[in-house]
Amino acid sequence: MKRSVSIAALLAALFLGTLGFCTGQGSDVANAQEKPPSMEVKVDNFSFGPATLTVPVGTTVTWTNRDDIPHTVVSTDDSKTFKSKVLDTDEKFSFTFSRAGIYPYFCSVHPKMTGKVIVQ
Ligand SMILES: [Cu+2]
Repeated sequence: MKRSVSIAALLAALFLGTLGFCTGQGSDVANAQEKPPSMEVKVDNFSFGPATLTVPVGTTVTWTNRDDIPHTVVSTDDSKTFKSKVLDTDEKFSFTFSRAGIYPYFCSVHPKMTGKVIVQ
């Protein structure tokens, strides 16, 4: 009788331990999902910095115009994925990349200004 009680206690401890392990893993995943990745690109001195940015799928990229001249951020891929308005100094434009691919872009005011976002 005494033995079967201690086996039950052991099984209960094992069960709770397993449960705790699973719960711990679950909360790690939840924490990762609470913070969507984001990256910044600075627009300054007639250039995008960094000119090439590599990000995971789902990343929101925000361009900020730090120049004292207006610029735009316009994708040059076939589907014209994103297109900002003309950004004055300190204005921002954000786009969330939900598909993998290479997204070249340029400033439509100064077409020599180019950059690209690689989403993987
Ligand atoms: Cu420009």
